[in-house]
Amino acid sequence: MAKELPLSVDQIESHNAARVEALRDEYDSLGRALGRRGIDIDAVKARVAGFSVAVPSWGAGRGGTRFAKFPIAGEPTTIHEKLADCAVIHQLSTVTPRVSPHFPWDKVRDYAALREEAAALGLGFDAINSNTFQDQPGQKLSYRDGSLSAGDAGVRAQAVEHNVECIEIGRQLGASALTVWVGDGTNFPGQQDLAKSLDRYLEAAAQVYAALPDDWRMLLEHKMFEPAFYSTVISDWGSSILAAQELGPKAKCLVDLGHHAPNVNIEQIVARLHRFGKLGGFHFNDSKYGDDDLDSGSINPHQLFLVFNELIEAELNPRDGFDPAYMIDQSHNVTDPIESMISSAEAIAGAFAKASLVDREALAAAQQANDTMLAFLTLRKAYRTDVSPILAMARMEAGGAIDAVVAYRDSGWRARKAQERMAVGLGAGIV
Ligand SMILES: [Mn+2]
Repeated sequence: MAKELPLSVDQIESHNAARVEALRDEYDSLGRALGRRGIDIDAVKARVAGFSVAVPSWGAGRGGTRFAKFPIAGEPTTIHEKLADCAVIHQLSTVTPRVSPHFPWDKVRDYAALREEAAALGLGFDAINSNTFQDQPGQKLSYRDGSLSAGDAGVRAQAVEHNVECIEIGRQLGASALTVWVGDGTNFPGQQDLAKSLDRYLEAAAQVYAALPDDWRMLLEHKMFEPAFYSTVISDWGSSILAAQELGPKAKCLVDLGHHAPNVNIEQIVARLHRFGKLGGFHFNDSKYGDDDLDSGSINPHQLFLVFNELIEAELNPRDGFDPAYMIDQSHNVTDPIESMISSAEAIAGAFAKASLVDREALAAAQQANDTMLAFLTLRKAYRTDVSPILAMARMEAGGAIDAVVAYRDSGWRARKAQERMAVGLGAGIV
């Protein structure tokens, strides 16, 4: 199929031509420094070139605060426009070849045509996200009091039916995972029976599980609070792994970085889930307090590195297989979403690259010898390395831009879209 990439290849090439000499100089210098540590920079670059993270279709639109949404001109309103923006992100960053769609927001009549449209833009589809946390126009029953865990059997059946429909749509799009996050929970002690609501969830989730094709995975996403603020049905990794174990081998846990209590040791959760073969996926974002909205690596890049350190340990020691679905999941309230996702994808790939530099033998030896400081410094050495020349070189060689945000701004994409696209309504907040 002929590719119809959104940005001018000539423009990207001239952007790179003006920067390549400086990049080569920095890359060669880093290559010499890494060589003295016994690391082949080209091998690291090849690993980075093989790394990818999906972007969420909804992330292409401007997010809102809890109270309001302030759209920008040229924002996408349809899945077709969102795909075009995601294609811009991938063309420049070269690490985001898949889009994770969300239903019913991204519903269309012809999914085979949508799959072709994405392929022409150089994109495939990642995990399908169902939505039973809000009501849709014309929906028969309300999710106000819960969805898969609702007390009302009719509501539960409706939520199951929606998830099964998402699987069917996903088959047509070439996806192989369903991410299930429910907003079910309570705001008052006594509002619901904490044990029975989990029973109802498990029974309904088993019906969704039964509809999974053989090669599919069901990713259970836990979240400690919001929209419910007293209890959440799948509140933490403990509830998540218990549910996944009860559902069966195709059910895995998805860790969203922002869905834990402040200061929780998320890298240890990663190690635990992997130990029991239940690490299925990751949603990347960052947070300062209790949110799941800020850009990946913008607040706590060290945590992102430590998470990737565990992910690489997991990759090197696969137990029940290791093939996690990586996705960005954040809300862009004050930036152009394309710029945020380009910058976040680079932060995520950078954390992966740094974690790839860890001297695993030295680390294991220091751990065995109980040499705490040496073990710590082994991690620190990798973390301190500026890997940006490796990322930029991998990007350029894959047809992307050396400085992707600058190239995006120079392309005039958003201004052009502001002329072509329908204006977004003011609308409510969140997402
Ligand atoms: Mn998430």
